Amino acid sequence: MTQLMKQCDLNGDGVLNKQEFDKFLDSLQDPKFSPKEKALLYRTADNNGNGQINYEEFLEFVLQELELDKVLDKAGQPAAK
Ligand SMILES: [Ca+2]
Ligand SMILES: [Ca+2]
Repeated sequence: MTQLMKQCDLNGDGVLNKQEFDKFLDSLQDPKFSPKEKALLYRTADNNGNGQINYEEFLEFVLQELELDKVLDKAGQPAAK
């Protein structure tokens, strides 16, 4: 999961901004989420509302909102069992 976060954190500052989070969402499914859906998911993931997704928020979002196995498959990692 840390690996997945690092893959998504394109500029390496340890948090995901909207742009990075959008790219992550785009990698999850085809057809892609609409901009409206992505904005909603970003707000959902940003628990403390500071406009960035930190590791804890990212982890919680992935675990709660998405199917973990699917995410990990897409990231080319074996699903954590
Ligand atoms: Ca970043
Ligand atoms: Ca946040």
